[in-house]
Formats: sequence, C-alpha cells, structure tokens
Amino acid sequence: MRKKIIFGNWKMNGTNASLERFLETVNANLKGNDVVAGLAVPFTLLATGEKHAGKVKIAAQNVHFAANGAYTGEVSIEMLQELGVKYVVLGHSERREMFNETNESVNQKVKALLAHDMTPIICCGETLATKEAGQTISFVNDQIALAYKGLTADQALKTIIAYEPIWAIGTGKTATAQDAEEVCRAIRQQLAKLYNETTANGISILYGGSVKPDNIKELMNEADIDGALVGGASLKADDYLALVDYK
Ligand code: G2H
Repeated sequence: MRKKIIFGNWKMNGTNASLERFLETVNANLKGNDVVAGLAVPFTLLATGEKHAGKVKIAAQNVHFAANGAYTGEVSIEMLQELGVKYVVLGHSERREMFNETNESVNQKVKALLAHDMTPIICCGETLATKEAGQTISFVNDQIALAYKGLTADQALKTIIAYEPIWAIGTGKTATAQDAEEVCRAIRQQLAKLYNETTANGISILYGGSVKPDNIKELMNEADIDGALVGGASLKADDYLALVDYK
C-alpha cells in the first residue's frame, strides 16, 4: 500500500518564531489519519522545525551532493543529518529555473541522499510552452529517467516524486484532477518501464501547484495521486490542517 503524503513547502518564507507557533498549533490539532504530514522549510528553520516537529516530518528544500569542500553557500547531507532532517525536496522548478539545477545534479543528489538513508522528494513538471506543444508526458518522463539513472529498484522505492506543472505553481491555476492524474499515471508507467510494476506501485507520487483546502479532496481521490506538495496554502496552520486532515 502506498503512503498518502502531504508536505507543505514554505519556500523562502517564515521565521523561527512563526514556525514554532505553527508547529504547536498543528500538533495540537492534527489528526493525520493515514497521512504522512510534512513541511519543507528554509535551512535556517530546520533546527527549530526538528525541535518542534511532533507529528510533522521536516524537510530541507535543497542539499549539495558533495560530502564537504569549497562550495560557498551550500549545505551538505551531513549538516542536515546533524539536525535530524530525513527528507529533502530536490529539483523544484524554482531551483531549476533560477538556480541552475539540472537533471544531472538532481540525480547526483538523489544518489547521495539514498546513500545516507535519507528520502528525496524529486520534483518534475513542464512549462506552459511544453504543455502547449503537447510534450508534457515525454518531457516529464525524461526528467524521471534522468533523476533515477543508475538507481536500483530497491533504491527507487525509497524515493517520493512530486509532479508540479510549472504553469500551475503559485498562479492559482490548478491542473484539473483529471489532468494531474493523467500525468501521474504516465509517471507510474515510466517507473514500471524503468523498473517493474511492483516498484512503480510502491512509489508515492504527489501533485503540486496551487493545491488548496478547496481542491485537495478531489486530487486525493485520483488513483495515481498519492499526496500533495503545497506552497502558498501551507503557510497558515489552519489551512495546513485542512489540507492534511482533508478526509
Ligand atoms: C509548487 C507548490 C509547492 P504552490 O511550487 O511546491 O507551490 O502551492 O504555491 O503553487
């Protein structure tokens, strides 16, 4: 049985004080039935996040693949582990578009995280131009093939995917549940091709892009959508609770 997983993604928002208040409210009210609840926060909030995590899994939003060295401004896996972090969001479209993240660097980071028993949340998704050219599925399938390059089926089973169409991010435009399902199903078929059906059926695929308390239920009802990665609507504790306790 695949896990239902709903992670917030605070992007470059929040302070230690606001995160502490948020996690206190969330933990006091979260039912979290059958759902793994998580939150990806900026590096400077990770220690507070882990301290007050309670039922919420804390994720970083990036990591460097090298163990250490002359990489000014970067953070290593060991540094995250020292804080107790076990999840890392990788290859978010904002990092691909603004900070030169590539399929190759995502692959290197996936391998490095798995070697340290950490869980990568691998983001993929197409631009509006790719969608309008009718190339969504081949584009996303390529991203998946490159992210999983060199990984065994056992390793693949320790990953999470987040499908986030770029045109739906922070724009208020959500892919319809059917559109999101179609791509998530195609991703699962790609995983079956790369590995096998059992592996493909064991990997949780999340949808992201303007997910809100209003549309979470409809998305979660789709067969191949196992959860959500939520930006804007995860910033307030009430909205976050409504998302995670959507049932
Ligand atoms: C997509 C998503 C979270 P939002 O980036 O990763 O953000 O829900 O604000 O579209």
